[in-house]
Amino acid sequence: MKGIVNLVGLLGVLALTVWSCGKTEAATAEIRIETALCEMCGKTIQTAAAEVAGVTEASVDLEKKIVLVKYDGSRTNLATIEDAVVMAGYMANDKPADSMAYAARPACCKVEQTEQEEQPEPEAIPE
Ligand SMILES: [Cu+2]
Repeated sequence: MKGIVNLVGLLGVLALTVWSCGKTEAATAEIRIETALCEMCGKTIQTAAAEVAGVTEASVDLEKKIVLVKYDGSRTNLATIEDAVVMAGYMANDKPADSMAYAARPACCKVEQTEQEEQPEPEAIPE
């Protein structure tokens, strides 16, 4: 019983602490993730963004190739979240992916190189 009382007391203190220094600046941003290819890329980016202190929500839209982030502007900023995506091996807006992190990605998650190979073969020109 005493444990429960203590727990309630602790939660009360925590709530008060959060409330008293709870000056938050709710912010939302969309980060373009043009090099995201598959579901796994999406998960990686989502996790990387969500792990940034101050980020409250990160959701990836693979069709639009964006990650929507909600964060506390008093604790973090867009550049920091972009950097987290970059360090996960993906482009974030105009920032190129960290090359080491990119190299560590599975082959299926690297930007496809097939486009160059798909060029039509030049036809023989009749003389
Ligand atoms: Cu992938």
